[in-house]
Amino acid sequence: VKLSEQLLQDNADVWRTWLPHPFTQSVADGSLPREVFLRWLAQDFRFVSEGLRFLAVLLGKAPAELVDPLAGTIHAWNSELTLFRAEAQRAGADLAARPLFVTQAYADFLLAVAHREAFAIGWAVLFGVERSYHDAWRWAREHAVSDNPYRAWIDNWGSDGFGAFVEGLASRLDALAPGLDDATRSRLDERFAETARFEVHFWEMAWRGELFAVPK
Ligand code: MP5
Repeated sequence: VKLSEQLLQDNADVWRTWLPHPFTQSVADGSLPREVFLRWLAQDFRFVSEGLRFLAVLLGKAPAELVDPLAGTIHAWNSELTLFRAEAQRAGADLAARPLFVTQAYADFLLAVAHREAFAIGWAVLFGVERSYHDAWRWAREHAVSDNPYRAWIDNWGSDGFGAFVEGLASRLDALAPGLDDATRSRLDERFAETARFEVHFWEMAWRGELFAVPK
């Protein structure tokens, strides 16, 4: 079994908890409350902005053949921020909103992985981040009502083009697999599983808001 497929199999139970999530379901049927959409927009803007630092650290550690795909990914994430800014202006979202706990934790997790782990582990986490979002938004695409108000977002991550990009990440991960020693492989499995769990937490936070607040 290819490494990318093994990771998905090992985490299938986590995937099932958010595929679909109430967030994605209400994106698809158009019933997403405005307040929830605005929260997601601001938090995901933050996630992608901070994610650029994760990619930049990975780029510094990348084997020669992965410099070009990583530079392309940095460009794509940076361009995506333009989409967030345009939508925020239209919808009146505050992109300077403070990161909620999960957003902060997820962004810090990515940076820690990039700095502290072997390159292949960072690449596996990148695959997990992108594959999760593709699966979530592709579900929305497959179930979307016509005239869906979130079409631009559904197409951004749910399109076949994005799917091909994610497949590219998977095949490059599979090419790195034979070079991994047992200890690195087991760290990789752990970090990938954490990524899958962060995705659940991110959807929950987007849907419900801050998951814990200190009682006044
Ligand atoms: C992505 C994202 C995909 N935007 N947000 C979360 C919580 N997970 C994954 O990353 P990108 O940079 O938008 O392709």
